This record gives sequence, structure tokens and C-alpha cells, in this order.
Amino acid sequence: MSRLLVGLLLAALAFSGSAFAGSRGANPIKLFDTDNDGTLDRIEVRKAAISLFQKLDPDHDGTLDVRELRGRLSAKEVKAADPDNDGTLTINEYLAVVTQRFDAADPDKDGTLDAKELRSPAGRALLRLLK
Ligand SMILES: [Ca+2]
Ligand SMILES: [Ca+2]
Ligand SMILES: [Ca+2]
Repeated sequence: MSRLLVGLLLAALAFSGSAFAGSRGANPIKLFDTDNDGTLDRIEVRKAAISLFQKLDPDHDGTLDVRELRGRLSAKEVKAADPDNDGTLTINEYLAVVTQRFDAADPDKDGTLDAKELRSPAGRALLRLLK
């Protein structure tokens, strides 16, 4: 076998490996890291949260209720995030929770979340609001 062929085979193997990892969602950073710097910043997290919100809001009335959130927030958490008490979250109310969880997941306060921070309980709580 030529060297080139071996190289191509190895590349194909590596590629299918990473595709597999991606389909299992093993690395949440890769899903949302649009600038490819290996961490999630506020802009990337906000973008992910907005696109999930729109996906969960099929009637596009701009609000999500507990049912539409599908377990991402408990009834109690929705109540806490819902200052106008109408039982639904607007995109701004939702993003306020996302921001709170981002800050909780970023103990070193550098404004970005790395893989370790995302694996913490606070990081996982944030990820539930992104996918
Ligand atoms: Ca990034
Ligand atoms: Ca509300
Ligand atoms: Ca950080």
C-alpha cells in the first residue's frame, strides 16, 4: 500500500470518528463554538439559546410555557424567571436565565466557558437551555 493511501485511510478513520462523536453530542463546545476558539463566549451562548428558543416555540408567539420547555426548566424555575407572572417566558426572560447560568458556570469570570466549566453542574444546567 502506498504511503498516500495509508494517509487517506487514516484521515477517513479520524473523520468518521469525529462525526460519530458529533452525532452523540459528546462535545457541546464544538456544537456552538462558531469562532472555533475552543471555548463558548456569551455571544455564542446567546445565539444558541435564541435558536433553541425559536425551535421550541412552534406557534412563534414569542413565548414559551412549561410544556414547550419540555423539562428544561421546572415549574418552579419558570416561576422564578417570570417576573410578570403570566406563566410564560419571553425570549428576554429566557435569556436572563441563560445569563445567570452562564455566570454561575464561569467561576474564573473570564467571560468564556471551557470544557471543564461546561462539565460542572452549573455548566450542564446552562447546556440544557441551549440544546
Ligand atoms: Ca468560541
Ligand atoms: Ca412572562
Ligand atoms: Ca471561564
